[in-house]
Amino acid sequence: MNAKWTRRRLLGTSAAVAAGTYLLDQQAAWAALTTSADEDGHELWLRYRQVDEPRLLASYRRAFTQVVKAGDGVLASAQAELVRGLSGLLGRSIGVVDAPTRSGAVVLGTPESSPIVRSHCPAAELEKLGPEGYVVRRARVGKVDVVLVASAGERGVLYGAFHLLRLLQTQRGVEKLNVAERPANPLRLANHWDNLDGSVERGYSGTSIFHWYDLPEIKPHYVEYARAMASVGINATVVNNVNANAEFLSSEMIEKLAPLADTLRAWGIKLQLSANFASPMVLDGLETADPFDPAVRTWWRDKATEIYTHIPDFGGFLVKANSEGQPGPVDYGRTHADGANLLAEALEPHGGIVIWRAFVWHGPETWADEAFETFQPLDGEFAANALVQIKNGPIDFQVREPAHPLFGALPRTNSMMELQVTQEYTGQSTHLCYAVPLWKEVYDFDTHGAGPGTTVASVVGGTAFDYGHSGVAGVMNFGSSTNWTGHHLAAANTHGFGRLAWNPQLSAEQIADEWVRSTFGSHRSLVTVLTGMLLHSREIYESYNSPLGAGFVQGGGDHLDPCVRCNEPWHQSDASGVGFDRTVATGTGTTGHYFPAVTSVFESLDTCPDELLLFFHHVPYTHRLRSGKTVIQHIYDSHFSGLENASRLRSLWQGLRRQVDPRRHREVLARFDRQVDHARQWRDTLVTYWFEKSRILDRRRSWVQAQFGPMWTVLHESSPAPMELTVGNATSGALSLAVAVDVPEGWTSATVDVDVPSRELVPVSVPVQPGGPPGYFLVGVRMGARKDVLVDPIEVLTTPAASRCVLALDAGTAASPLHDGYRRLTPSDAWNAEVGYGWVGTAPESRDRTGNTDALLRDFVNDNAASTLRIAVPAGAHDAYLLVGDADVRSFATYVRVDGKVVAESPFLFRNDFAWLHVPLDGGASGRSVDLELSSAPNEHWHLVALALIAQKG
Ligand code: GCV
Repeated sequence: MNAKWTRRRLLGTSAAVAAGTYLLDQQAAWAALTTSADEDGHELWLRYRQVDEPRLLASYRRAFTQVVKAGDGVLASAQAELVRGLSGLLGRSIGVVDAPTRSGAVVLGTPESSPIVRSHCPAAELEKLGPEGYVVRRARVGKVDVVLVASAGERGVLYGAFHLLRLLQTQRGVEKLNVAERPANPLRLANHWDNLDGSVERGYSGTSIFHWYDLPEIKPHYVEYARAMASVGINATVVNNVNANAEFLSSEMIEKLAPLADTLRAWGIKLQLSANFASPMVLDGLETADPFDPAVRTWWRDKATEIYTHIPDFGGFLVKANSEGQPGPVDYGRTHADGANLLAEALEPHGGIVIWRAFVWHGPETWADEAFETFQPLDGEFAANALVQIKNGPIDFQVREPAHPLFGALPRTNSMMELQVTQEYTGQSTHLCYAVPLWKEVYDFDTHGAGPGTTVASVVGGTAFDYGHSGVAGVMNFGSSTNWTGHHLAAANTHGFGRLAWNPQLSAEQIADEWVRSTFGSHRSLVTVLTGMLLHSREIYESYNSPLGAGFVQGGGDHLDPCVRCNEPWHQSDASGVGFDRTVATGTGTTGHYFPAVTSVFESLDTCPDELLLFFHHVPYTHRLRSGKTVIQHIYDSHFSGLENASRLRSLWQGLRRQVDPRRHREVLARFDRQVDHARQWRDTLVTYWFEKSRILDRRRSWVQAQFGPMWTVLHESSPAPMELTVGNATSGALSLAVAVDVPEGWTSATVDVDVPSRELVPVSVPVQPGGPPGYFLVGVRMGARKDVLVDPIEVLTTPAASRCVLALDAGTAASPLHDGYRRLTPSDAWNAEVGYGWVGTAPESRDRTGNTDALLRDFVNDNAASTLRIAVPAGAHDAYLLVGDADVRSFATYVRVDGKVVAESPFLFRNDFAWLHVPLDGGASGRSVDLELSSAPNEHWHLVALALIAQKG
């Protein structure tokens, strides 16, 4: 718990909003000036709006009057940013001069680039701060007072320029300028999990920002990206996914990437690539990728030389090997060190590094141990230009887990930390979950690796051990959305990652305050409220997601929705208790991977922190926490208060409507709406689950509950099946309940009466008849007029009965089974007016995913070239529904065009996920045929699983 942001204080911020609104009424004109213009968020925290406080503005205008020409490359970028930023913040154009002519001139440079820097900044002082460190201070040059932004290196000058601008953005006094900074982490790396097909693994804000197929063309937004990264000190970026496509190392790609590297270089950022370990085989047909094979060694050496010919400052490779199906040295009986050293040897002559990921696992039982047990014995065996990149915790970016035991345990192996900025397990682009407090906990964790005080920050900062390279990587959350991160507030994590990588000593509150002011302005109540919301958001998410370190309760492959039941191996809940015994005494022994002082804390129930209790221990539901509550009572309370607090976040944001521009306010509010709905789903799913397991009544509240079976299912209107559910009674007396499925409009549900004794669960089968338009529906349960019903809902896909369709087609292969009453559509069905449907022009392909037993869903027609399906539409208005998706593989957009216009488009779909596309079609007075052109993005496949044409009523 962040001491400064207690629940009470969060509640208190409601009052601040109210007060702020009142104040604002007094200052209506001022408010109009600052909040009326819609903003799209594209400028992130680099908005540079005019300082709104008149006295401050006047003092800044006196303090900064002109910028002295700095030089080329990174220096030119620094100069341009200062001109842009100062002009915006001061609300007047700032000119560039060859030499200072007025007091308030900003002189920026290195001792080599600027005679003024040379004569006014002692070289030794700058050397001490290193090529990325800087000073910002005043000096007298001849007859004028100047502001110096000076560094031993060009990057330092750029970072100094951003520092100066930050002071103004956050409305700091600049009378006594005396800044001296250097970064704590030498390597501050962005990791993009972007794929060649434009998708982003775990990306929640559109497709990749990198348009691979258009390279070497440089898009304007590449420069904007580089500025944003540089502004928070990022000095290298891996642009492609660690699940690496070998094509990224092809000669064609390397040439195309060179101009991108040039663009990044101007902002002090080195380009790096994720390398597929089997590249020699994939790209050049070698028979092996064995690191000890001479031909393989030659291949990598030649590849490195080729890369450096085009990209002279190439940073190096990032490798995910022998993990989640990726190839690696273990395939040849070699070690991870052997693999890393192969690439390190190739890069070494050019000054490059290889970053080797420690993320290896084979199942929930050993997941927390495998990285440690694989890598710790290899300490000292990695080359001097190799680093091991370790996720912050031993599992996988959960909302709460202990620091990874490898930190401090590799004294002779360069190590760095991997954090996840994209919120894979923390609500993605829907929930507010500000990760800076979480990351700070890890940086501050004392590993005891070199004695007490060996924090993770000191390990990855390179001061604890004699590392040649070290630092921190962040898996990025940028995508093609206009505002880069989908949720406007998710950009706080991007900013926070960089700021903390620069200086892990900064407090979460300082960083949040800085981001809020730069992104939304410095209105007092806005800053107080939004900073508080950010700082509290992780705990709120945790409380309805997975309190007490229970961990990994998300499922479905997309890691957003609760799947506590399918993840039982993770939290090991049973009738007697909950939690994963990872102790040395009775469990898997994970606690023993830490240094003794840490082991003893985690090993004992008396000392293990409550927030990690269930990560390390299996305890009875009645185990008492330090608060005096039992574990089960804490679980109940936490989920209920979590939902309340999510709603409170929403209300707080609502209260900021006069301090935030309408567009961003509206867009963020829509995200909060979804967060609150989803938090309710989390609460209900987890509370009902743990009541079912424990059968212990909540001491504060009571409820009745209903749980559906599988995660999602398909309901065919033609063969309605009863929906199976379990009804539970979490009250102290027996109940008679009238149970019905809470169905969408157009469906019907029977009501089934059931008697449920206190603390019992009873299976119930409720007949349901779907109807209305086909689609995906999250269905719940009603029990008469009761308000205390908690439901673990189910998502169902419906299909219309053939009997109410004018045309119902099951698309796929000629051999696969057919859905009830639907007609078969295969590639060989050419248009036939008598039949009423068929392909015009080139026929597409088809597939049958035999593993999926549902006759309708298992097969489809598809192609990467466009195909045209002609259908006969009878007279009158109709609705065509096209089902797209793939049971086995993810699918990108399928576009439907009519008369050359896109009339429907599917979203990105995970494997075994489907979507019905709706296209209204009018058959006119006497009917007509309509051509539906189906297409996809270049190199991708469109899909058609089924088509239903239904006459509109009336
Ligand atoms: C890039 C988790 C994620 C995967 C990711 C993997 C990794 O398993 O779900 O999407 O793959 O971590 O970090 O390699």
